[in-house]
Amino acid sequence: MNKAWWKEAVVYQVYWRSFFDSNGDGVGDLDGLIMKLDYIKDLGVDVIWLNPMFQSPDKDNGYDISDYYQVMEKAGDMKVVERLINEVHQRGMKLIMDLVVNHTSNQHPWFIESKSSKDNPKRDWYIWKDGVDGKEPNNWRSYFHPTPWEYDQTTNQYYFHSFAVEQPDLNWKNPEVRHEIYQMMRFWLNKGIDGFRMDVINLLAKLEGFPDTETPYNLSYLGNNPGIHEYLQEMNREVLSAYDILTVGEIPFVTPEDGLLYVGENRNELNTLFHFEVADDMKTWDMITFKQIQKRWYEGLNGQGWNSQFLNNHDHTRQVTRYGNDHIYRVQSAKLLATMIHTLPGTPYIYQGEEIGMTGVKFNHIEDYNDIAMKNKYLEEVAKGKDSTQVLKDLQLLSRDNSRTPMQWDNSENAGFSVGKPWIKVNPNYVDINVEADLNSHDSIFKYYKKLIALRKEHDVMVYGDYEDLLEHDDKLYVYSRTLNDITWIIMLNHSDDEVELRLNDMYAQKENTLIITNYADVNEEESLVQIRLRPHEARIYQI
Ligand code: TEU
Repeated sequence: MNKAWWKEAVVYQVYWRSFFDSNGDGVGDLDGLIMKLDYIKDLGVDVIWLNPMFQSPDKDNGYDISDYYQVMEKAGDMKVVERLINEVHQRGMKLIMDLVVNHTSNQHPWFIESKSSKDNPKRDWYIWKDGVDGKEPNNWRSYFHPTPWEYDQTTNQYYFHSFAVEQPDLNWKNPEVRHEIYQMMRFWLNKGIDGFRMDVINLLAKLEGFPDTETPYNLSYLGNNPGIHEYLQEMNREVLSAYDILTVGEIPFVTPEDGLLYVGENRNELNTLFHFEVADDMKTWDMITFKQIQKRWYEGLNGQGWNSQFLNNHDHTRQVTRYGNDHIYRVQSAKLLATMIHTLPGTPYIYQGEEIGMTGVKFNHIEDYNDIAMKNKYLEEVAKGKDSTQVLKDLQLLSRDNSRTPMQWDNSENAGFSVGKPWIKVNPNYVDINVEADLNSHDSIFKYYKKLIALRKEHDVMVYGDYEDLLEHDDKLYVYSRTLNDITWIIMLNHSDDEVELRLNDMYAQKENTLIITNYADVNEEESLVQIRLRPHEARIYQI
């Protein structure tokens, strides 16, 4: 396996509007991020991924961009971005930004022109179609609406939007569009950023002819269509190949076989990807499914392409709430999940607040939610006549706002996030769960992350080791090995609320086993590895 800095790196995701507010307007900002860079640096991470901070009407929290060359006022301005890049680099870290080029805002001048008339030179920069029998051109759905087609009176045609009405999809077939985007990418790379997280990058190519589908609810027809690899190879040739950067594609609906087409080392497309098999197939924790997903992806990419590991981000409920135990065993569970993500094959991602075990929220009123996906879904279901209290309840667990509440810094008002009124409510548990409390605790989650990240720097086996699942059929214990040359690590995770006995075969009984890290304080280091009792949510790594 070829070595690369981005394989060895740990990435920390900053959702800046909820990170730290420097000017008291209730919204986090880039100056606030700069003020907290030493905190991030202390964790030991290598790369920061910054969610979109470009000019935007902010209908989808920055994923609807109206000017790729300007900075959203809420976030700061170009000078602050330049300072941010510089301050990150001074601390020996790198910065990657979101690249959102499947769609723009409907307020982008390109779309305003495109919409103005059928013969406008930019008409073809977006996707316009005639209706069929006075209705939408086909029966597809969009992520956020019952249809991806929005009727526009000016020209009596519909435009296509994979997400919100305010996010029209660009027409990547048009070479002028591609040229403009590549130029914009060079602009940011030349400013000194170190790569891109590419928003729904596999959606760029649309299915030829937009045919009706028999399964409108399965949105997979939106992605991985013919033409996508030509676009990405062109992007690589025109832009990416000239820089030593990290590119990570957000790629829903992808199998390992198709994944290799995006990240295969001989493909000249992207470095790595996020797939969504865990998020899409596991509403809550499901050990057997998780093991199968890990195995398939390991075997599919092994030696040929690189994966990423994450369990949450700004779209997905905080991991300790969704996949762990956020009440009795919150601390152990948060550390167990971290142990797992940092020892599975691929580059690990940490989503802000995860390192202190922040949890999801349940707001009692729909008005307290901000997420456009959740609000639209709520309205859609209520319009069908469903009981609104029940609809709210059903949507709570997966609401994207679960992970968007402000970072909990201390137990002062608004969790120390802002002196103003936060744009979204703070999780009331900030009084107990916050950075200050965690750092002062004998059982600090932050310090455990720090140790894990430091281990990755010292031990190549964590990055490049072969992976083997030693207990494929157990639904509580996850036990696997990573092996590099003559070094083998055994990772033991008891992902359950019970004490469970683990029996491994005799080859693990040697005396020289070294305990590398554990999330329980009182482990008997002399214990034989052949027969171990693992306590609830206990995690251990041994070198044998
Ligand atoms: O998210 C796209 C998206 O919704 C999926 O990747 C989803 O997470 C996956 O299919 C699993 O179900 C990106 C951004 O992260 C999100 O915040 C934006 O709203 C969206 O694109 C539109 O730009």
